[in-house]
Amino acid sequence: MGTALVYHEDMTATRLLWDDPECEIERPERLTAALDRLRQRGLEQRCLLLSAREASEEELGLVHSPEYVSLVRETQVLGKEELQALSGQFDAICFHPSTFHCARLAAGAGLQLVDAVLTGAVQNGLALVRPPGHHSQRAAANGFCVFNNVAIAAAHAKQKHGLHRILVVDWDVHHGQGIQYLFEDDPSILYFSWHRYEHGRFWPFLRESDADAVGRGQGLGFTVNLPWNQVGMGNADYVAAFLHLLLPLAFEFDPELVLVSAGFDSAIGDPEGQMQATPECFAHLTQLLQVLAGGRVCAMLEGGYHLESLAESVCMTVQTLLGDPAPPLSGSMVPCQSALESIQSARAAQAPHWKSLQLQEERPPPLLPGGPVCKGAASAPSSLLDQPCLCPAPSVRTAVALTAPDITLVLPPDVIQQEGSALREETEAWARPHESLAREEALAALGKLLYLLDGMLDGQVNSGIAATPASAAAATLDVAIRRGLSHGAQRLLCVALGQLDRPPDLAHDGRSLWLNIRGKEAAALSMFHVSTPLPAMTGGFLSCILGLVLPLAYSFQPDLVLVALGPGHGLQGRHAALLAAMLRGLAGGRVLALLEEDSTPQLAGILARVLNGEAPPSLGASSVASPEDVRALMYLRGQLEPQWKMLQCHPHLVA
Ligand code: Q9C
Ligand code: ZN
Repeated sequence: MGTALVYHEDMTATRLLWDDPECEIERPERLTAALDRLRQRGLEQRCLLLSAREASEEELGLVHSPEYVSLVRETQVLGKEELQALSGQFDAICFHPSTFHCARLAAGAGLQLVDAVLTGAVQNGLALVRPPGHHSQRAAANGFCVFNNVAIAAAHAKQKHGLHRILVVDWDVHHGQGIQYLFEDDPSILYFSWHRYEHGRFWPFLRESDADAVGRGQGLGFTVNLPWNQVGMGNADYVAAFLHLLLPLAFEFDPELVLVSAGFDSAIGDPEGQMQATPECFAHLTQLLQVLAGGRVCAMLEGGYHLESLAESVCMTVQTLLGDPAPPLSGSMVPCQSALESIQSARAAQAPHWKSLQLQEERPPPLLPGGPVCKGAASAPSSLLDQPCLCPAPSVRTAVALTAPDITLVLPPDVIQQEGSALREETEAWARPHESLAREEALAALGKLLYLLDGMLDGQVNSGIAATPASAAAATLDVAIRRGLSHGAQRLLCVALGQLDRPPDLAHDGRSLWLNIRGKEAAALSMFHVSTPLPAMTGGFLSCILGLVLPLAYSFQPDLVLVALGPGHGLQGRHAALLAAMLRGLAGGRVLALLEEDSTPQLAGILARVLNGEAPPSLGASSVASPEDVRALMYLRGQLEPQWKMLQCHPHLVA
C-alpha cells in the first residue's frame, strides 16, 4: 500500500493582481517549491501521482451554500477592479479570474485523496493544493481560503463512504475557524487545532479560538483548541501537545480516518507563525498520527509561506507517509512554560468530555523551580534549516534475525531475513560472563543478534528483530546493551517487558536509560532506572505509552532503542505493535526488538511490519485506565518530571 500525491499544475494560476501586502505571501511558488524539492529528494517518484480533478458544485454544496458557490463561480468573468471590490468584502482574500477553477481543483484533490485511501488504493497521501481551505466558511471566503477542502473531504467521507468518526488535525499556525464552525455540533468529527493566539491579539482575533471553545450540543468535546499565547514554540512544545492532549483524545475517539490540515506556517522561519519547530518535527507529528485509524492519513496543504521551510517540511511529511523513519529532533526537548500553560488549560477544558483526561486532572502541579520561559521569535532560521535533514538512508530498512528461519512468517518483500552471524570467537567472548549463554542455541542466537546490531550501528540496517531462547533473554539483552554502548551508541534506551532485571554491572553514567514494564509497583531507582507495572487494560497501556514511555524517550533522545519482550511479558500483539510503532520515532527509527524464540510467528511478523513502517492495527474503542494504573503513572511522573521535562503537562508554580 503506497502513498498518493495529488496535484495539478493549474493550481499555480491564481495570483495577486494588485498591491496587497496581506495577500502577497500566498504565492504560486509555494506549490512549485514544494514539488521541486520532492522531486530533488526522489520522493515524488516513490508516490502514486494523481492528477487533481475539480470538485463538482454538488460536492462543494456539502459544506457551502449554493449562493456562495454561485458568487465564486461568477468571479471568473469579472475584471480586475470588480475582483478587487468583491475581495474587499472578505477578510484577507484576493480573487483572480482563475480562483474558481483552482479552488475546485483544491477541493477535488482532497476528495480524490480520500477516495484513494478509503478504497484501499493507497494507505495515505498528501494533496498539494492552493488556495488553502481551513478558514473558509459556509458562505464566506476568508484568510486566502475559498472552499474548505478538508471540511468537504470530511463530509464526503461520511456521506459517500459511511464513516462515523473522522479526526481532523489542523497543525497550521492559524485557527481553522471555518472547520470549527462547520462541525461544532457534530460528534462524528473531532477537530483539533493549535494556533498562534497571543491571548486573542493575533489574527483572526476570535474569542472562539480559545481553549474553552469545546463544541456545542451533541458536539461538546469534539472541538479541541490549543491556543499558543507566545511565539517561538518549538519541537518540544509540539510533541508535548500531541502526547499530552491530542493523542489521548484521539485514541479514545478511535477514528476511522485522519485528515490533516497541513499548514507549514507553524514551522521555523515562517513570517506569519514566528514559531521555531524544525521541518523534522513534521515527520514526528506525521508518524504519531500514523498509529491511528490503521494508518489512513490524508494530509492537505493549508498555509506555509517561507518557501525553504515549507519545501523541507513537505518533504518530511511525505517521507514519513512513505514509511521512512523520522530523523531525530534537534535541540533540547524541554517545553516552555507558556506552552505548558496552554496544554494544561486545554486539558482542563476537555476533561469533562474525555475519560482519558479525567483521573489525571485531579492532581495539583508540583512545586518546582520554573522551566524556561518562552524562546521568543525565531531569530536565525537559516542556520537551523542549513543542517542536513536527511541522514543517509540505510540500504535495509528492517532485518529479521531468527534462529530457525520461520517459513510461516509473512513479511513484506523489503524486509530481509538475515542469514549472517558474528564470528564464533567474538560471540563467545561476549557471551563468556553469562552461564545461560553457554548452550549452543543461545550462542547461535547471540551471534545473529550481534551481526544485526552491528549492521544497525554501521548504518546499513535501520531496525531489526532478533530472537533468543527464553532462558537466555536477560543475558542476551545485557550483551546487546554493552555492545551497543561500546560500538557507537551515545545514549541507549532499553524498554524491557516482563522479567528482565537491569544488568547489575551496567554503568550508571547516564548513557543508558532502563525502563522496565512489569512488576508490582512503580519505582524510580534513579532517573535512568525506572520500573512500572504492566497496565491491565488498553486504556492504562495507552496512558503508560503516551504519559511515561514516550515523554521519557523524547527527553532522553537516544540514538539506539532496544525493546525486549522477556519472560512473562504479558503483552498482547496489538499492544506490542503500538509500542514498537511509537518507539520508532526515536533514534531515527534505530530500534532493535528482542523476542523469545517461542513467540508466535504472528508476533514476529507484526513487529517486523511495524518497524518497517506499516501502521499498527487499531486498538478499537479503548477501556479506561484503572485507578491503580493512573496512580502508578502519577507517582512516576511526580518523581521524574524534574529531570525529564517532556513528562510535564502542567506549568510549574514558581514559588
Ligand atoms: N499578520 C492560511 O495560512 N493575515 N491563511 C493575517 C497577520 C491572514 C492565513 C495577518 C492570514 C491568513 C491558510
Ligand atoms: Zn495558516
